[in-house]
Amino acid sequence: MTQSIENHAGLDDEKLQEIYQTMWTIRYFDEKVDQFFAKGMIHGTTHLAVGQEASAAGSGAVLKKTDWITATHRGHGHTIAKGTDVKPMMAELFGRQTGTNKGKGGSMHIAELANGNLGANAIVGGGYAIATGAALTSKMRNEGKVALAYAGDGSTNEGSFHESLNLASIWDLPVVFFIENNFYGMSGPVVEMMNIPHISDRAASYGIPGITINGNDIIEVINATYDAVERARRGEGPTLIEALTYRWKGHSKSDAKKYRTKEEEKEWKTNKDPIKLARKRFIDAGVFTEEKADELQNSARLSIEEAVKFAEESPITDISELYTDVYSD
Ligand SMILES: Cc1ncc(C[n+]2csc(CCOP(=O)(O)OP(=O)(O)O)c2C)c(N)n1
Repeated sequence: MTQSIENHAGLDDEKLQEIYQTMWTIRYFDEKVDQFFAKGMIHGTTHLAVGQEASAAGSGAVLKKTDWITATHRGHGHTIAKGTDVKPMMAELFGRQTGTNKGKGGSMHIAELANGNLGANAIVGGGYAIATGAALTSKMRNEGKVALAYAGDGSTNEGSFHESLNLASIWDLPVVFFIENNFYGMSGPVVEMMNIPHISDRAASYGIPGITINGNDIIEVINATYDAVERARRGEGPTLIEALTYRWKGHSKSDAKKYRTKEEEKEWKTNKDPIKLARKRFIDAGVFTEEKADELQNSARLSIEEAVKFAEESPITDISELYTDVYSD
């Protein structure tokens, strides 16, 4: 197929259709998890990325399978976009033997090394140093791999953010720091947590490029991530991307969202829904028709239904396996 929309990565229509489907897969996955949680079918806690689909799907699409990512506590979308099958992901949340981590990790510890996913992280800001280390390994071994660390706005106030950016900068490491600024930490608005207008302003302190983008615009995400990844691959060092987005749900399972207004939520859901925007953008550009868009959405929905069936039919991980796979030789 030909390329009918301008993107720096030169992705063809087929790939753009796949990205659109991925956005729906992320949304359906997290909505399903939300329902199961409410019913008490999934234990532990979970952080949903409904509303943040473009930043995950767009950035994941320009990475190679061999590149590395670190995901956040809100990491289902990053993991899906990096190519992990939703069946073992769902099974993981159900505590099943067939889960990505044999059901022992749960929502915040999904990892898949074979697919370049170094894992989600329950420690806010924990992924920065891991991705920086992976980038250092890639550089020392001359592997040509890029590491991309996903993180939230709140995590940029952690020491690990500053130490990682500094080391990555002085060593010109092939790493991209991708911040999803959804305007809130747990319940604290970002404006009360830092005294500068943009998180990307922090890049200047480390002598690296920093850019703020509309994280709900799929093409903007693709372009910015591609530029940063290519710069890293050329050996020119790290980039800080700040993608402005919004989480539709509460922070985690019990959050009455008293720190924000219904009007604000409505505005993001009606006028800034990343999937709605992508659909219009792609149809206008002739990437797909209305019918094809529905077809892609439906395929995503079916894949989640199949994932749920797979998870429910998989054996529960036995308690006797509690201590296996915990340490690496
Ligand atoms: C080091 C550390 N401090 C605090 C927490 C508790 N905690 C979990 S998520 C969170 C908010 C993180 O906000 P942000 O980085 O903006 O990500 P978002 O939840 O908005 O995606 C906090 C404080 C933690 N898990 N780890």
